[in-house]
Amino acid sequence: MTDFKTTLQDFSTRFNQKLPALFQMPNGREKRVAEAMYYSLMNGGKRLRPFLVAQSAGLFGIAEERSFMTAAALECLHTYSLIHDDLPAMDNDDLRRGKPTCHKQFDEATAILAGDGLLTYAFELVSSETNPFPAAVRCRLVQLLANAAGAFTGMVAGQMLDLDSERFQTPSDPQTALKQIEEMKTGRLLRFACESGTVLGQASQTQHQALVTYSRKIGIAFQITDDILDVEGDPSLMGKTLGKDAANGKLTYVCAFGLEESKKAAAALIGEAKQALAVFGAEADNLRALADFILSRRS
Ligand code: GRG
Repeated sequence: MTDFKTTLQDFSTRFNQKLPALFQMPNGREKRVAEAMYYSLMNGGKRLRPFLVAQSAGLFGIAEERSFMTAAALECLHTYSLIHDDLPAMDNDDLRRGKPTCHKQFDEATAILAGDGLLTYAFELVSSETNPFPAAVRCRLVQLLANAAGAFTGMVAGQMLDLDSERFQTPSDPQTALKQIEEMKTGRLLRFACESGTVLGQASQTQHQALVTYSRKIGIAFQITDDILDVEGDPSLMGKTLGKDAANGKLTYVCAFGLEESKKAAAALIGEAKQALAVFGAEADNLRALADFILSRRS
């Protein structure tokens, strides 16, 4: 295992050990939805977003335990988006992270509720008094998270454009349309991960801007590599059905520009993301390594 993979794996082990304490299961029959939430949350994600929160906050001396609630909130919200994305009305997937998707393991109505439950729980966690920051900081996090996830310039807006691209004809300027989809659908949560670190750590304007630029670049690169993996990834490593983008006529970077151009574009973005971190020293090395990992990832 490369050093970075070990670092990420170690982080994810620590993170996963802390999650069960956040789930006090009800005793009644309503517990089915909490079980579905927990099933999807504990279902083997890479924990890239929580790692980004911890690393960004860590740049400003915030210990991992102190950024945990923010990181957990973001992972809950991310998991909601995956559950809803897998539903028959959206991407209609049977497998996620190599295991049955939430609606396959439970049922469609329970999966919709599990997504709703994780989305709302994210805001409970981030605003909770057990999140060890002043109320004004927690309030700012709530606002940023809602904006990143939302329907105006956030993830929901990006998902709308993505669905739209499947249903309607290719736009006249696919590059601009794609950038907009990628920045919103995938990029906004990654941006929140980094920006929340600057809020927790009271970063300067320059440091904040550097991390925003970094997160925007890796966000687009992350989506492009996801599109590349949809074409040439290994289904057993990816743990989901591949080749669906082309089959569904989805607008992706690979469909519009081909594999080689897509790889070049992703590599250029990762170079720019690392350049943006020039204001930081060795303390940002894990963020630099994460950027490289996005290019080389196989799952
Ligand atoms: C349903 C509102 C709503 C939004 C869905 C996240 C999303 C928007 C769609 C998922 C489609 C997709 C595969 C996008 C590519 C980028 C992405 C979010 C990949 C999954 O993230 P990883 O690889 O997942 O970090 P793990 O499983 O490691 O957590």
